[in-house]
Amino acid sequence: MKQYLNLLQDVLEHGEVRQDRTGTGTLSKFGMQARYDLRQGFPVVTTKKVFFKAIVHEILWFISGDTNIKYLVDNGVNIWNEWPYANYQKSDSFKGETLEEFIEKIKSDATFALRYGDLGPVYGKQWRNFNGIDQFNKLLSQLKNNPNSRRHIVSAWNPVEVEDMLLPPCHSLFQLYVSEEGFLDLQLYQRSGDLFLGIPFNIASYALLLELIAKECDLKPRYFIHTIGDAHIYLNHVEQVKLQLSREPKPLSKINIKNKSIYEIKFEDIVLENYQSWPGIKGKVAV
Ligand code: DHF
Ligand code: TMP
Repeated sequence: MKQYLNLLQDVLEHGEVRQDRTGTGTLSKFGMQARYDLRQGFPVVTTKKVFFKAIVHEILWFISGDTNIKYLVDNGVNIWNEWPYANYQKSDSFKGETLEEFIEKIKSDATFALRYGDLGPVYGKQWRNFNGIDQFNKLLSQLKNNPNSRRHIVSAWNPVEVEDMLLPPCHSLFQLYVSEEGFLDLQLYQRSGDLFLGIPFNIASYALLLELIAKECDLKPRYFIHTIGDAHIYLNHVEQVKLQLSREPKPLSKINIKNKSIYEIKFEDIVLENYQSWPGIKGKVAV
């Protein structure tokens, strides 16, 4: 995972100090790219422990078209909690509950979850129903029937609905490419990337998506190309980033996915093998 460390190093050394929406402040560079060759191993960052379970649940949640955090919290995944909570705090029903109490209510009260657990028309909605179009299913059938197409695109960025999302899509658009020798490549355009917290998730997540789509289409996964617009390190993550840069990366892991239709794959069917990493590093998420 030298590529990831190179991004960290580059932004740490050459990023400009820049104010941002959350008021935290960042070091930032615009327009960066990294390329991961999945034939050399599965790219989960090794210089800190990454919570891979969350990544698997999240990608299955996207594919299923779901946008409510209930599925995630019921499965112990808490990466999306802050945004519905912030939204709830602004509502008339808010009675001073803590984030933990809010999540407890999402778990135990289905009506409450329906009302306050939704992120709006985010990824899952746009992938499966973009103004009526199931982009994801179209993508799969085009990859199978028209591999040479240059239009294998799925966009989560829907200008008509962006205002209704609690957080406008960060990973905004991806494109696939089928090579003559039957390799499958995926390029992601991510408009905004939190290099310490979000990006390790995004890399593993889209690498997993590439593996899943390749399996479904009987192709061999090859390059994940990650293009990032505003690539930033929050100022309160600088020490964590320096610690990571002081660590030697470990050998990459392998991914093992059961042979099943992509819509039938369950959490247990996806296994990360030989994941070796340095200990986890905590950092505050900017809301
Ligand atoms: N906002 C910001 N400012 N940064 C993000 O990375 C981000 N990511 C979002 C939504 N909004 C965001 C969705 N993805 C975490 C990781 C990914 C993610 C959201 C949050 C996170 O907090 N990770 C921690 C804890 C993981 C855990 O163990 O639950 C980590 O240490 O990786
Ligand atoms: P923004 O909407 O102002 O760009 O803020 C979103 C923040 O969340 C920004 O720091 C990028 C980060 N982020 C990721 O890095 N990856 C993700 O998958 C998501 C959802 C957000």
